Amino acid sequence: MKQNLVDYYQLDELLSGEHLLVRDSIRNLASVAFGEGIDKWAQGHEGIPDLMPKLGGMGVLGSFIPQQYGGGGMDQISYGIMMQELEAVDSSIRSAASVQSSLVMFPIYEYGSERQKNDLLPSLAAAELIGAFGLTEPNHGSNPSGMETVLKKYKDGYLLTGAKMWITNASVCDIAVVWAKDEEGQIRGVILRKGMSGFAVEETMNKWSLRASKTGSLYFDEVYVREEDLLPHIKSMRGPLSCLNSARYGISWGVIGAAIDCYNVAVQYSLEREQFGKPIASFQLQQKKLAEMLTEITKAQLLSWRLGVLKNENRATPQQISMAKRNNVQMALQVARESRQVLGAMGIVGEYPIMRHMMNLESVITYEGTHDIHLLITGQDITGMSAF
Ligand code: TGC
Ligand code: FAD
Repeated sequence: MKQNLVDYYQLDELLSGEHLLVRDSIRNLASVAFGEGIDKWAQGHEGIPDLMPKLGGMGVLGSFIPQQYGGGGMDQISYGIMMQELEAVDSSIRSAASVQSSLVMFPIYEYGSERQKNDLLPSLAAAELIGAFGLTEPNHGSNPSGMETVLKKYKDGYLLTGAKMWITNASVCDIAVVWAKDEEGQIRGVILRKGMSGFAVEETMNKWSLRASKTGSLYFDEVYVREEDLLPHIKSMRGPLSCLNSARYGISWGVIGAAIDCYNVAVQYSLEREQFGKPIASFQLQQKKLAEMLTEITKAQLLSWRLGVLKNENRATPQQISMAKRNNVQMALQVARESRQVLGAMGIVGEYPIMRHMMNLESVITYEGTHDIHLLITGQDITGMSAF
C-alpha cells in the first residue's frame, strides 16, 4: 500500500503538532500491520489476524474516551485522522475501530453506570474485549424506531427476545450493546455478554464488500438480563442515534483515506502508463478525472476538518454530520470508480487497492444511514418537514 499526502489547500497548517504526529504514526503502524496482507485477507473473505489487539496497541480504540477509563483522552480531530489512516488501508479496519470506539465505548461512557464504565471501558480500549452494536433488524434498517426486539420484565430483571442483522463483529464479539423496546415502548440499551443463555450469533458469509470484516446476526431467545446489564442513563432513540453521530463523523474522515489511496495510485499509474506513444496522464480526459478527484478530496477534507472543530466545541449538529457522511462517502466512491477507469484492466486486480476500496465503499454508503436517508435528514433540516 502506498499513500502519499494530499494537501492541496495546506490543511496541515490547521492541524496541531499532535494531530500530525497521530497521522504519521497511525499511517506507518497501519501500513506495517495490515498493508501487506490486506489483499489476501479480503480476497479470501478471512478475518484479519489479531485485528483488534493490533488496533488496541495503536491506541485507536476509544481515543476520545477520557484516560481515567482507559481511553486516549484525545480530541475529535485526532479521532477523525485515525479513521482516515485506517481506512486508507481498508474500510474493514476502520469499521472495526469505529464500532468499538463510537458504537460500544461511546454509549457505555455516555449512558453507562460508573460500574459499567470501570468494568468495561479499559478492557475495550485494550481490545481484551471485542464489542458489537446491535440496532438494525431483519425488518428494520433505515427505520430502527420500528424495532421488534423487546425487553419484558421478568423476576428482578428482563427477558430479551428478537434478532439483529448486519452486525459488524457479531461472530467475534465478547459483548454487544443491543437496543430494544421495553414494555412502555422506551428504547433501552442492554449490554450482553457472550455465552449468556439464549444469546446466539451467526456469521454472514458471501459478501462482495468489506470481505475482511466480520459481519453477522445476533439472536436473543428470552435472554435473561439483570437490571445492571441495562444502560441506566438513556431511555430513547436518542441513545443509539447519538452513537451514530460519532461513527458517522469518523466515517466522513475515514473515506477520505480510501479516496486518497485510490487517487495516488491513479496519478502514479497515469504517469507511467503509455498509450499512443505518450503517458496517459498527458490526455485531457485523464487529467479531467485527476483534477476532479483532487478537487473533491480537498472539499471533503475541508468539510471534515470544520466538522471536527465544531465537534470539539460540542456544536456539531446531527444534520451537519449527515451532510459530511453523505458527501464524503459519495465522493470516495466516485474517486474509486474514476481511479479504476484510469487503470483500465489493471484496475480490477488485487495488485492495486482500487477495486477493493470501491467494493467496500458500497457498504459504507449504506451503513450508518443510507445515502438517501442522509439526504432526507438534510431536507428535513431545510424545510422542517419529514419525508421519511
Ligand atoms: P426521530 O423521531 O427523528 O428521533 C427520535 C429521537 O432521537 C433524537 N435524534 C437524535 N439524537 C441524536 N442524534 C441524532 N442523529 C438523532 N436523530 C434523532 C430525536 O431528537 C428524538 O429524541 P427524543 O429525545 O425527542 O426522543 O427518529 P425517527 O424514528 O424518525 O428516525 C430518524 C432517522 C430516520 C433519521 C433515523 O432513524 C436514522 O438515522 N436512520 C438510519 C439508521 C441507521 O443509520 N442505522 C445505522 C445502524 S449502525 C451501523 O450501520 C453500523 S455500521 C458499523 C461499521 O462501521 O462497521
Ligand atoms: P433499507 O432500510 O431496507 O433500505 C433499502 C433502500 O430503501 C435504501 O436505498 C434506502 O435508502 C431506501 N429507503 C429506506 N427508507 C426510505 C425512505 N423513507 N425514503 C426513501 N428511500 C428510503 N447495523 C447495526 O446496527 N450494527 C452494525 O454493526 C452494522 N454493521 C453493518 C455492516 C455492513 C457490512 C452492512 C452492509 C450493514 C451494517 N449495518 C449495521 C446495517 C446498516 O446500518 C443498514 O444496512 C442500513 O441502516 C440500511 O438498512 P437496510 O439495509 O435494511 O436498508
